[in-house]
Amino acid sequence: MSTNIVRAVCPHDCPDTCALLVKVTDGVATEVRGDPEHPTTAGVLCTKVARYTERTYHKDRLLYPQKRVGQKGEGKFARISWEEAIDTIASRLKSIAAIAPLSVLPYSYAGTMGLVQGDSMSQRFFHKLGASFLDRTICATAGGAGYKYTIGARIGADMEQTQNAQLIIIWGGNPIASSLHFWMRVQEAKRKGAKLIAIDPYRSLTAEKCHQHIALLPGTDAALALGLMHVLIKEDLLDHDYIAQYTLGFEQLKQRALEWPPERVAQVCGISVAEVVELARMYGIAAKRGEASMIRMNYGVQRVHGGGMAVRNIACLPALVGAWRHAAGGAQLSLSDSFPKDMAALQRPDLFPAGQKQRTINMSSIGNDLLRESSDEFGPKIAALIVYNSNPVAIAPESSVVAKGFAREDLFTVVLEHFQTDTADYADILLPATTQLEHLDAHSTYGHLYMMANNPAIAPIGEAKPNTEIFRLLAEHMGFTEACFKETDDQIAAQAFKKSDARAIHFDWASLKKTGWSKLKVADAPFLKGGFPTPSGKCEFYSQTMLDDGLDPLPSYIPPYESGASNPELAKKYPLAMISPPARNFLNSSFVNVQSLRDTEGEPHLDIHPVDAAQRHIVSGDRVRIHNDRGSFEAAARVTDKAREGLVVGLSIWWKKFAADHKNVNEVTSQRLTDMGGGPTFYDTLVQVEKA
Ligand SMILES: Nc1nc2c(c(=O)[nH]1)N[C@H]1C(S)=C(S)[C@@H](COP(=O)(O)OP(=O)(O)OC[C@H]3O[C@@H](n4cnc5c(=O)[nH]c(N)nc54)[C@H](O)[C@@H]3O)O[C@H]1N2
Ligand SMILES: Nc1nc2c(c(=O)[nH]1)N[C@H]1C(S)=C(S)[C@@H](COP(=O)(O)OP(=O)(O)OC[C@H]3O[C@@H](n4cnc5c(=O)[nH]c(N)nc54)[C@H](O)[C@@H]3O)O[C@H]1N2
Ligand code: SF4
Ligand SMILES: [Mo]
Repeated sequence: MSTNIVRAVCPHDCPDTCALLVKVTDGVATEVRGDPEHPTTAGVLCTKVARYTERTYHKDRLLYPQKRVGQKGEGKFARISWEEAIDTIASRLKSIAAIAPLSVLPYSYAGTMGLVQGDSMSQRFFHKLGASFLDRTICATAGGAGYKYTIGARIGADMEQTQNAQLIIIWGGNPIASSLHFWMRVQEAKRKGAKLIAIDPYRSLTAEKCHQHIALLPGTDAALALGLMHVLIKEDLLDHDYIAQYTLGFEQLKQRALEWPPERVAQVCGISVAEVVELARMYGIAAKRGEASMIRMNYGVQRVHGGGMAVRNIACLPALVGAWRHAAGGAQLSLSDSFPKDMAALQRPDLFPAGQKQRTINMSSIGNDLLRESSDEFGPKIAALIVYNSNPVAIAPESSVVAKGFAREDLFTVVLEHFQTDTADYADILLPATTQLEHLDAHSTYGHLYMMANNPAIAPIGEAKPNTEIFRLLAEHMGFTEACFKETDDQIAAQAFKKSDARAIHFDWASLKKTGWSKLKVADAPFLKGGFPTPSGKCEFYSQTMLDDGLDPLPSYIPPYESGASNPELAKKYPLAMISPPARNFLNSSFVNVQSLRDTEGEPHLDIHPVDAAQRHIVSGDRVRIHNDRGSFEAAARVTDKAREGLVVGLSIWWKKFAADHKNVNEVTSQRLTDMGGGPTFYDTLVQVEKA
């Protein structure tokens, strides 16, 4: 019997990007543990990945290529050989591309966050083909845009400093479920006396454990931030030296903030005046006392019409009180721009045919775009769709339209997957992909500052192949002869980070594979020495770039598309605001098919406040129908004051095929986009609820 330990990395779309130790006995992975030596992982894994072998060796893993034999969406397939699969795909793509290369669309997201399996060979392939580009907006682009206008890049407080903060504001996030390792450090800060505040319409697992919970109406965070600015300015709880040295546009900001007295804010946000004033005082006074305050901004604030502006407004707060002076202070949204990734080497945009027209399709409105005919404005109708690392039929908004698009008889669809997901059911050709335990990868992260290496621990299950290998084979069959299409995964991974960049000067792929992780060389308090990476080098309260982009150059409030205040007519029909944040035991739609995790979640639920439930004669356990003009789905009601009055919460993202009605929450969400960054507005949704 031979046993060895392989260094790996959790590939999932989670800021923690844990370092894994995989125990392999006679070629079989028997245990996946968190690396105790890796500082942020600290030997701990979440419930999902602690069971990783259950997912890897799942009886439903796709083991060989298949072709569709039933109706689209029916999910009936027959086994074929790899040769037939690759031949079929290459010949279809050749004939489609001969007419209009832009009618080919790749659709992918962060099923794996690996730089190699995520997007290297695949992007090279689609660039060479001259296919449409995909704007990858489904998660973080709204907030990313708002943060960048203000701070300059997605850089912020190092999560390894969290335990040293004295005030931690968790704004639109539920880290107990979605960023466990950050939460572990928050707990340590709490033991040392830190005060924790959650800002969230829902009493999430995290909000429940904070000292204070401010339950504002969804989509009103930008107004709350303006109210905090108002009080900080009125009560002079400011760091004037910091403002003078490090910020741009304070006088204009002041005029704007003065339009937002706490009374106005309280009304917009559906909270008390005291909540606004006391939070501002707590924040300002902490800074005056020399304490570090950290705002962990998350994704909850971004999934509404004004999501980008909300992040921008919140990002202004640390500069007003000088919180960035502390290594444990300031804010964190995402740290992804901390990494000097060499995307040009990985993805080779230079391969795109010179002089050919380009087109970008927004993944958040894929439903509408799949149903669009050719036109001068749109370009050619989408004729081929290659899906990998994503499950759009379950996760994209306005699902019935997405499904209608996928059901088009004249659409050629290829899906690369581990499992037969809701999306896989629509494939013409379904290909088995390897999991993280079976392939090699290099990783950056968005929640900490380590470059990471994933070594394959076991041989591929069945006939599964890595994404890279599938696109390598396709490239060969298409007759693409560039040397980059022959590169091995190892050669690709070695190009992941720019060695010429001071932050990664020590990067050496061969050693990283041995050690598993290596921290970037970056300053502790990110903007204290070099200023901010904005055009002015300052934190921009006033942004000329925003003005140039047609936006309000100052922090402002953009109301939700769908709310009682912004659309009273719609609210008469559909009076309840619905949000659908992640369930703890799922990762987006991944893991829903892992029995033990699904059993823990039970069935799709809808949390509804006792007052709203009573009006509808609903009691806990009732099956309810949630609906609006876009569609409907069913869930089991849980009557609870965790949801504030007027709000319903459906923890997500269920596979449709595991729900009794074969539908999920995205039946009712809309394809409308955010104010900036082209993001989705999942949490900007009015519904009505009734007994099913
Ligand atoms: N277990 C688990 N972990 C995950 C994921 C998962 O699916 N499951 N998904 C991963 C991914 S892709 C992402 S993007 C991150 C997301 O990570 P987080 O941003 O932490 O997201 P959530 O856990 O959805 O927490 C969002 C919180 O925002 C609240 N919220 C909703 N609308 C609003 C609003 O308008 N204002 C405010 N202030 N709060 C609001 C919700 O009630 C919810 O509690 O998590 C990652 N980690
Ligand atoms: N209603 C509602 N909808 C939402 C959200 C919400 O909060 N509410 N959250 C949104 C957010 S934040 C996000 S990020 C998106 C996430 O949406 P997606 O990125 O689509 O995430 P998953 O649903 O986890 O699907 C990833 C798929 O990739 C597959 N996969 C993993 N690794 C590999 C690999 O190496 N190769 C191949 N070929 N496949 C692989 C997995 O098996 C899985 O089926 O969903 C969004 N949708
Ligand atoms: S999902 Fe997140 S917390 Fe869980 S193992 Fe992966 S990186 Fe760690
Ligand atoms: Mo996400």
